[in-house]
Amino acid sequence: MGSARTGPGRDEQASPRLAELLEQYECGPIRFTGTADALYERHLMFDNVVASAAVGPRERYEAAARSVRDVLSQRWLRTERTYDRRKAKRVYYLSMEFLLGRSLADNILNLRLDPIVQEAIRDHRAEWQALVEEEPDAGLGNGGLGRLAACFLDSMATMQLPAMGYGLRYEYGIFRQVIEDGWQRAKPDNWLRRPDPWEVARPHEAVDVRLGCSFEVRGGTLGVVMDRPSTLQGIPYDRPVVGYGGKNINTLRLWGAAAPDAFDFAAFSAGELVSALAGRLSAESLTRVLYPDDSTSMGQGLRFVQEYFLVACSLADLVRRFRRGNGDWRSLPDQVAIQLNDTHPAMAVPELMRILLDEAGLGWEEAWDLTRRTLAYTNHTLLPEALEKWPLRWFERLLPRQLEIILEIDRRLATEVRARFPGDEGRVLRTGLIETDGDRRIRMAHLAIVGSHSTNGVAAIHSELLRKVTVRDLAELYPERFGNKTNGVTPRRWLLLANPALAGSITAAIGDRWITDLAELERLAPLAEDTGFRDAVHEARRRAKASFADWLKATSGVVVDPASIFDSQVKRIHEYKRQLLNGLRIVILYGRLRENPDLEMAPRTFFFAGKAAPAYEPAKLVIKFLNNLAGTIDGDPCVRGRLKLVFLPEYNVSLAERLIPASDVSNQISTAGYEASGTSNMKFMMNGAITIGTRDGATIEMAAAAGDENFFLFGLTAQQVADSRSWYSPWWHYAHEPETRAALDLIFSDHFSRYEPGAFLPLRHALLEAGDRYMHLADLSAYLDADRRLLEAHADRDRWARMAVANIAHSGRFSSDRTIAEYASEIWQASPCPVP
Ligand code: 26Q
Repeated sequence: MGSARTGPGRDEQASPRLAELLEQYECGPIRFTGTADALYERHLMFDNVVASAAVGPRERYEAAARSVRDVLSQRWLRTERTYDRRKAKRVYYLSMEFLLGRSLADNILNLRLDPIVQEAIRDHRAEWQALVEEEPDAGLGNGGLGRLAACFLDSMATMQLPAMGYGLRYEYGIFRQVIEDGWQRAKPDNWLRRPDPWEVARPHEAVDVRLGCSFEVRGGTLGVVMDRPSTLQGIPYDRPVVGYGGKNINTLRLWGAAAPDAFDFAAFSAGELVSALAGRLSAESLTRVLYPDDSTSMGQGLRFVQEYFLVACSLADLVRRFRRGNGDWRSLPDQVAIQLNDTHPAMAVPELMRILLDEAGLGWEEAWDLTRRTLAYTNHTLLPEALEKWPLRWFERLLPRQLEIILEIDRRLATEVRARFPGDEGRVLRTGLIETDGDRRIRMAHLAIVGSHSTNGVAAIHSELLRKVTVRDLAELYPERFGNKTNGVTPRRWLLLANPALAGSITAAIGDRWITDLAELERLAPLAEDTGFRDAVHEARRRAKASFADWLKATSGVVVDPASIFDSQVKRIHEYKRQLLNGLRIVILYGRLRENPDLEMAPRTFFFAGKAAPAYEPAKLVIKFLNNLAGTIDGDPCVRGRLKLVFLPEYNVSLAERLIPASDVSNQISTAGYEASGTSNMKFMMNGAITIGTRDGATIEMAAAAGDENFFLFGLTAQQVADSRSWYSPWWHYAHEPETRAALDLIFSDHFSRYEPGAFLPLRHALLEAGDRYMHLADLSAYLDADRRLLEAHADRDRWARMAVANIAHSGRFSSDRTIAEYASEIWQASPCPVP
C-alpha cells in the first residue's frame, strides 16, 4: 500500500509505532528500517520483478504475506533456539489433517500488527480486501478433526508451549464443491498452484522412509506396487504458527514425498533414466491429495501408506531432535509427548517400538515402557464403520517389521487379559489387536489404546460412551488410561478476527484480557441487564448480517433479507448430523404457510453449507434435496419474503468466518450419541447465536454452561436412542403425526422434484422402509416444538438479546486454550517456555 504519510525522508526511519512494535520481533541480527510501506513495496517489486503497472491483487497478497513473514522470521528462529537451550519438554501433535484456512489476517492479528496495517491501508480499503481474498484457504482437512488441530496449534503457541504440529503437505486439499442442478460436483483444489508465501521448504532436513513397496502411475492413477521395496524421502515444509502477542512462534511441519536423488542417477544408464524419473514422479504422488472422510475409502492402499509416511517422517525427525539434545533414550518420555489425532497416526506405536528396539538396541520391556509413556491418543468417533481397521496383509507386504511388533504386542496383551480374567476367552478376542472374522484386520483404535498411556474422548458424553460401550473391555483392563478433554476453539480466529464489531463491544465493556483468557467473558453476564450492552450486541449482529448479505449478493447474486432470522446448519453432510431433519422442519413450515397464507410467522432465512464425501450417495442426495427445496420455495409466491433456503456451496473456514457471526440460530441436531463433540456449536455460541439442538456431544455442556433457559434442547437422549432401537418404528410417526405424514407425502409426491420424478425415493426408503437408522422421525415433532419456543423468544427483542449475552458470557470454557491447558497438565506434563 502506498501510504498517504510517506514523504521525503520518511522512508529512512521507521515510524514510532512501527519501531515500537518491531522491537520485540527484531531479536536477530537484522533490524528493519523504513516504513511498513517500504517493506511491502520492496517485496512487491523484487519478489516477482514486475512493473508496478502490471501488479495485481495476487502480487499484492504475496508481498503483504512476505512482509509479515519478514517481521516474524527472527522471532521464529529464536523460538526454536529457546526451546533447544532450555531443553524444554516438547509436544508433538500428529495429525493427517490441519484445516488452517487463511493465514494473512490471522497472523497480522496475532502479531498485533493490525494498528500498523489499518493505518497503511486507510485510503486503500478495497484494494486490501481484494488482496486478502487472493489467499486460498489451506483446506488440508475434512472438517472438525482438522480444524480442531488448527485451533490447537493456535492455542499451544499462544500459551507458549514448546509444541509442533506434524502433518502432510497435500498438493490438493479437500475438494472444491460446486452445485450443478442441485447436485454436488467435486472439483480438485489446486491450492498450491501459486507459490505459498507462508511455507519454508527445508530440503536439508529431509528424512528417508523405507517401504516394502513402490509406486507406479498406471492408467492415470497411482498404484502401489507390492514386493518391490523402495525408499522415499520426506521433505519438510515449515509454516509459522504465531501465538497471540507474537512472543512464541511455533512450527507446523508438513511432509512432502519425493524420491531420493541417488535413485535417479547413480546406477541408471541413460536408457533407464526416463523410467527412473517417472518413478520419481510416482513417489511424489504419495502426498498429492487429501482423502475425503468416508468409510468406503478405507479400502485405499495409498491412504495406508500416507499414514505410515506421516508417522515415519515425524518420528525420525523428532527422534533426531531428541538425540541432538540428549544421549539417553530412557529420558524420552520426559523430553517428548506425542499426541495422536485419532488413529490415523496410530502406526506410531509399532514405529516407535521399531526405533527403540532396532535403532536404540533396547530390550522389549524398556522399549514398551518408553513407547507407552510417550504416546497419547484422542478418539473422535464412536461410529463402528468409521473405526480404522487395516488389512493385516498390507502390513505383511509393506511393513513386515512393524507387523512383527504388532503381533508381539497382541501376544503379550492376550497373556495379560488371560491373567486378569482367567477363562474369559471371549474377552481375549474382543480386546485383541486383530479382527479375525473375515480377512484379518488390525484394529487401529486398540493398537492406540494399548500402546499409549492416555486415551481421551472429545466431550463428556463421548468419553463416557467410549469407555462404557465402544471399547469397554479395554477400559476395564486399563481404567486409569481413560479420560475426557472437551474440545474448544480459538477465540482469536473465531471471535476477534471473525467478528470485529462484537469483539470491540466486548473489549469496551470488560477490557481485552478475554482474548487470552476466555473465562473473563463471565464478566459480561450481569450486562444482560444493561440495555447499552444489549444494544451493542444487537448492533454487532446487524452489521455482520448486513455484510454477509452484501458479500453473498456480490459473489453469487443471491439476495437475502438481513431483517429475517438467519438460521444456520453448517458442517459435513452426514446422515447422523441430520441435515434431513432440518429439511423436514422447513417442509413443514412451508406446508403451514401454504395451508394458511395469513399465518403470522417471522421471516426466516435457512442456511446450509457442507460437503458430502464423494462416494457417500445418501449424503449427496440430501444436498440435492435441500437444493430442490430451495428452488421450490423460491418459486412459490405463497411464501416469498417469508421463508428462504440457501445452500451455500464450497463450505470452508473462510465461509464459516463470515456466516457464523451473522447467524441468529445455530442448529446442532445430530442423533444423540453420535456426534463426538462438535466444534462449530462453540463458535456460534461465542458469537451470540442461540442454539437449537439435541443432547449430544459438547452441546450438552454448552447448555449446562449457558443455562437451559438460554438454550433450546429437544429430542431423545442418547440413552433413549439406544433403548428404543429395538422397537422404534418410523411408521408410527407417519401414521400418528399429521404434519410428519403431510411433509413426507409432499416430498414423495415429487412436489420438490417435478422434473425428476422419483428422485427422492431413496429418502423414503431410508426414513420409512429401512427403519430410519438415525431416528429423524422420532425427533421431528420435538424439533418443531423447540422451534416454536425459539420463535416466541425471538419475538421479544430484549429477551433474545439477554439470551445472546448469556451465551457469550458462558462460552469461556469452550476456548481451545482451556482444552490445551488440560492436555498439557493432565496428559503431556508440559510447561510453557516463554521466548525472551
Ligand atoms: C479415515 C480413513 C480413510 C480416509 C479418511 C478417514 C477420515 C478422515 C477424517 C476419517 C475421519 C475424519 C474426520 C473426522 C472428524 O472430523 N470427526 C469430528 O471431530 C471433531 C473434533 O473432535 C468432533 O467435534 C466431531 O464431533 C467429529 O465428528
